[in-house]
Amino acid sequence: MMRSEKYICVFLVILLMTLAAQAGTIRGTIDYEGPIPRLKPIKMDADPICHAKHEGPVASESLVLGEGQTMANVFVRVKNPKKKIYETPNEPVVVSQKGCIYSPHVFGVMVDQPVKFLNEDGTLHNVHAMCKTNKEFNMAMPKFRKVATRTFTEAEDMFLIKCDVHPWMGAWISVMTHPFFATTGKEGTYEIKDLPPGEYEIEVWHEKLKTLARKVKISAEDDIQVADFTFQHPSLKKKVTE
Ligand SMILES: [Cu+2]
Repeated sequence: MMRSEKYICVFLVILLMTLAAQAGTIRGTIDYEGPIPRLKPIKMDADPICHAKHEGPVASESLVLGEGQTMANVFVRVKNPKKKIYETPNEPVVVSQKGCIYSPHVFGVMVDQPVKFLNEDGTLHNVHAMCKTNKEFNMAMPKFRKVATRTFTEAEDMFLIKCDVHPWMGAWISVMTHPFFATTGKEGTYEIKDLPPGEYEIEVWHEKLKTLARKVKISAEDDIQVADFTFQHPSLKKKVTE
């Protein structure tokens, strides 16, 4: 290697280390406050194949709480990242249809990133994407069609994917132009990494309780900011505003 090439290599390494050091992180926990509604279990009797895949009642997906009323299935995103073109990952988001339930139930995908739908049930499903900006599609997945891949070419806020054969099946999807998003599991936590310094608006979305937002500032040098959110039962909100 020539001397000048060595200098260039050293310079690039230092530059990369500097860029990495300036990436901040926003993390937090989402929880729920208020009375927990008694949600009816999902009835799968209409399809004996689905029904047979579960031993007991199948819990509703519309409010899934962990210990301490932490919330699952909350989509967290940065609303105003720096405007630039972010690389689309090649690896697909995998969505399984197993036990006649979509998993994950809520997720984000980047524009043009593949979404791989798996049919693990040995029964007929169809993937009906109720998008508006993207082209709506309705794709049959008979029991022998175990994998089908689709992409979404336009950014689009949350829309529903449903199965017309099994009306209880639903998944929520957001098509993103950047990678700064996450979905909570039952422990209610999220983490969004690699954010350059700046002021960000963090929005959290839940299918029933809608959205909350707040501003978070990332300063330079490995800043870690915590942004927790609490969704309230609508009855509590009324008390506050009255
Ligand atoms: Cu189905």
